[in-house]
Amino acid sequence: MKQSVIIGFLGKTQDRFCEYHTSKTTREKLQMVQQIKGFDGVEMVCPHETTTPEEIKALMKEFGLNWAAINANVKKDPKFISGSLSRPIKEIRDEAVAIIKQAKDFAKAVGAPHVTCCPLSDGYDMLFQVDYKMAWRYMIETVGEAADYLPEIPLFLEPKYSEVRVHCQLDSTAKTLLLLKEIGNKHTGVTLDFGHSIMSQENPAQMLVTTLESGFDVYVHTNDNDTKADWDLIGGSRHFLGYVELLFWAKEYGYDKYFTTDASPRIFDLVDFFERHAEVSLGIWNLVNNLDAKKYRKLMAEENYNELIRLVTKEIYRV
Ligand SMILES: [Mn+2]
Repeated sequence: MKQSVIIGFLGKTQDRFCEYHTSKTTREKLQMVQQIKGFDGVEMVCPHETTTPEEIKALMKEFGLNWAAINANVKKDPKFISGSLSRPIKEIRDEAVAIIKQAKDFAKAVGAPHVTCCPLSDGYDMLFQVDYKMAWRYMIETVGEAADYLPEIPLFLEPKYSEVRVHCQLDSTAKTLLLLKEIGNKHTGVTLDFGHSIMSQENPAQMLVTTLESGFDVYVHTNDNDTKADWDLIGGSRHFLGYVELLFWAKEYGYDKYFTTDASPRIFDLVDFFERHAEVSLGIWNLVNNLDAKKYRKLMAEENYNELIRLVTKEIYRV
């Protein structure tokens, strides 16, 4: 199991009320990844954490780290706070597409496998705010253009039900799949964030399977929450069996990308928090690898629900 981290969470984070931890340079964040037992991969935000490809490549080499993904941020800049890829203003949409293209150029230059983008500011807060017809058409157009550029660096889109908009444009894995089907570019995929998926009342394992069976790729972000908000907790801390099931099916499909931690330490010590996340994730991965998947799938085919729950109790919960 390859585990990585979105390095933004190693610096200062904030919510509406508090600030947590302290600001760090990209170098300091990478140095910290090296100290966390269980991580050797990095997801880095472009353009906010990147400098020149040469500089970043040298840092990655210095700390012996590998690339999970480059994250194209199309929400942070003040001009994007009310949306980017689906906005009615063409110049804003063009600038958002340019950032994704820039992230793809950067990924290619440093040897990162793909770009992921979570367009959180696209959507609406009140009803009668957005022209749904035009917003959807713009989304197809802008994501389509970004996907077409440098196809050797695939583009992954990350859905989320809400935050920062009350209702995000890509509010579920299903909506994202629909967008990718409309665009019809095979060099695309879904960034399946465990916490986002359960916030959308989905089952992450089922959405991993559905996306792959629809012919699109999947990249996994790991964390947990209470399904009401995106709390970015340690994996398995609230939805243990759902995490086990996601890793079960990821293994069935031969998932070989990084499992990237999209979790926020907040009140926890930074290194301890990520080590506990890495530890439970690896523990579940090892557990899943010791399960007889053929036996489970045979029982599913036979609709033997009683034996399945008995196995879950005995082999997964171990009680
Ligand atoms: Mn995520």
